[in-house]
Order: sequence, then structure tokens, then C-alpha cells
Amino acid sequence: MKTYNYSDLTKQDIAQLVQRNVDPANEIRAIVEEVISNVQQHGDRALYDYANRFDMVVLDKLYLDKEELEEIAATVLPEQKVVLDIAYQNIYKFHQSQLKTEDKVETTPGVTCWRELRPIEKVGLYIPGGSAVLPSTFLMLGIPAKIAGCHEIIVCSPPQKNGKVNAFVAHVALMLGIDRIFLAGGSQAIAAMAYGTESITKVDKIFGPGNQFVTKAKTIIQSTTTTAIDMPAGPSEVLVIADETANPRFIAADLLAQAEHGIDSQAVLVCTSNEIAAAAEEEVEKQLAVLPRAEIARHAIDNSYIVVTRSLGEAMNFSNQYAPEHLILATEKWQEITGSIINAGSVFLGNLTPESAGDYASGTNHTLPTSSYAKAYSGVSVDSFVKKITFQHITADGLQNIGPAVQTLAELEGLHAHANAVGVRYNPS
Ligand code: HSO
Ligand code: ZN
Repeated sequence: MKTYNYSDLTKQDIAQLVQRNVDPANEIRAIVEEVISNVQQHGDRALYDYANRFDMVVLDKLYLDKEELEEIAATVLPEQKVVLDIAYQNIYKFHQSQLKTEDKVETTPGVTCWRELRPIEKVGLYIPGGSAVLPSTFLMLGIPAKIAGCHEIIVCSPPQKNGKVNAFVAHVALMLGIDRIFLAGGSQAIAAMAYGTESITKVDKIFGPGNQFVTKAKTIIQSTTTTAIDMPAGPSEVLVIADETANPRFIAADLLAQAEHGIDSQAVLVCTSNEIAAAAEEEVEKQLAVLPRAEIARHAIDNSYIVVTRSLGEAMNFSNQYAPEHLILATEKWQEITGSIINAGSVFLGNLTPESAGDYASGTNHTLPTSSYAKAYSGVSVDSFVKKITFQHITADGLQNIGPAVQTLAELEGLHAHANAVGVRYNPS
């Protein structure tokens, strides 16, 4: 892995190092736009055609119903169901705690303001089905949607060559009480959920990761329709901050866990110790050699790097500029530095907390902001599936108390009708 000394890096060097996922040529936009317009015009017909063209399957129906899902899920083994249940329970427990009723606030005597949650009525979940099928992602999106109380949950996943979905995906649907999965993948699935087709309802918000076509489609429909998206997603990434108390074997394993996701994943090590950095690099080679997805991980590692710093403070400085999706603090001194984290999607503390735990079963969500979007976005949570509506109530006393200020402010803006809407209420008769 390329290794840099933090103290040798200029501002521009750092800006370049932390930059990722740029798409200057915007190459795939034209292709995706064509798919979107095709789905918009031809609805279901276009989805059948794309299943044929892209997924190599002739579908006679665009969805799988409950009975079919049960049949597909029948091959899931009891011990696999047990671990899916453990993940489900922990994710449920953690996300349930996010549903909080806020206090009512009397800002002035007689003037009360508060916020109440309401679910987003119709949500669309995209469950990828590419090189690694991720039923865990279905749990991460489906559980908060259920807790939020969304009325309609549309699920799209690309059909396999047999016209079905993976057995674990079918099983998770049943765990969530979702009894229909639409067999649509790629940008066509996003278009279908954003515009609606004969069989797929147009949704208010679309969630879920996907390849660059899916991501491009999400960013396009976000500005061309009234459908919102969870976040702009890019390739997955991890940044490990390590010091002399870290274990090089653990560091390497964490870097590779990220690297095996895709050839464009990034795994960055920021380390205060030259020895630990060198040992971790050696370990990466050792562990990489025996990984089933070594080829993918190798590409990602080639696209990754190490930064050696003089202190944990410098390391955190770099990390805050990188704004990683996942941040691992591989140090016994993690408690001393968590306060200085400014930008990160999800943080893993100490030497015994692997990112994999959060990917699957500890309870936190793994749908997180990548490509430095952690500077402004949070990961998916129950909040992502609700709106927070403000309410206010004013009594007769409250109107006397707040009214004159409102009237004067309205008049100084030259908006007399606004002032009048207060004035007429002083004497209701
Ligand atoms: N690390 C991925 C999530 C995932 N890992 C799913 C395994 N399965 C993005 O946060
Ligand atoms: Zn992962």
C-alpha cells in the first residue's frame, strides 16, 4: 500500500487523497436517463424488457407473492434463521429507542410549540442482488421502516436467472411481514418507484445502496420527481486510526473486510506508529492470499493507502477531512479522542470492536454516508422514515403576549395582511 508521511503532505495533497468517487465524465448519465424515460413511458412493459436484457430472465409476473416467498425461503436452515433472528432483535432494539416523543415548549406564556412524528407513507427499498447478495441490508432498511410505521413498503430486487430472489432475502421479507417483492433491479427499479408503473406504486422516498447505475438513477430522480432519496451512495469505505496499542492482525482484517465489498471500495490506515503500519501491511498480504474474494479485495487494496502521523490528534485531523463512512479507533486510548471526531458515518471503538459487528448484528445501521457525505449526512435510522411536523397553539393570553411583536415585525417587512391576521383576533366579535 502507498504510504505517506502526514507531515510531508501539503493542503492540496490532503485534498487529493481524501477525494473519491468523482465522475467527471458523467459517463453513465445518458444511459440511465434513457432507462428512466423508458420506464416513465412504458411502465411494466419496460421492466419486463429490462429483466430480459439485463438480468437474462423472461418473467411472466413482475413480483413474488407471499406463497412464493415462503417456498423460496424454505431452504433457509434453522441455524441460519437463528442468526438472522439475533440480528433482527438487536437492530430492532436499537432503532426502537430512536422513536422519542419530544417535549412541548411554552416559548411565551400562552404560546406552546412542539413537534410530532408522522411516518412517510410510501417508501421504496432497493435490495441489491449483484456479486454479494445482502439480506442484512434488507434488515437495515426494513426494520426502521416498520418501526416508523410506514403504510406502504415497496421492495424491489433484481431477479436471479431462475426468476426468483435469494432465499435469505425471501426469508427476511417474511420476518418483516412484507409479502411482496418486485423483481426489478438497477436504474429501472429506481425509475419504477419514482414514477410508478401499472404494478409498482410511486413512493415518497427511496432507500438502499446499489451499483453506480442505481446511484445515478437515485440522484437524477431526486431532482426530477417529488420522490426523495436516503442519501447519495458511493463505494463503501473504512478508515482505521491506529497507534502503538493496536493489533496489526486486527487492523488488516478490518481493512480487508471493507476491501472485499468491491473493487472500488477503499480501506485507509492512519497510524501513529511506523512499526504497526508496516506489520499491518504485511498482515494484509498474508490474509488476502487466502480470501475467497481475493481478486476483488486486491483491487480495492491497490486503491487504498496508509498515512503515518506523529500523534492521534494529527490522525483525527486527517480522518475528519476524509469523513469516512466507517471509522475504527484501533487504540486503547479511544476515550481520549472520540470528542474530536467531527465527520464520520459510524464509529467502532477500541481493539475489540470490528466493523463487521455493525454491518450485521450489533444493532446500528449499516446504510451510511460515503464519499465524504458524512460531513453533512447521517446514516439511515428511524428518523429517515419519518417527518417531524411542528405544531403550535396560542391562547387569548398568548395572543396578547406575542401579538404585538408579530404585528411590528410584519409591518417592518411591509406585509400588512400578516399584521392584520393578528389584529383581527384581539377582538374576536
Ligand atoms: N459494510 C457495508 C454493509 C455490509 N457489509 C453488508 C456486509 N454486508 C456498507 O456499510
Ligand atoms: Zn461490510
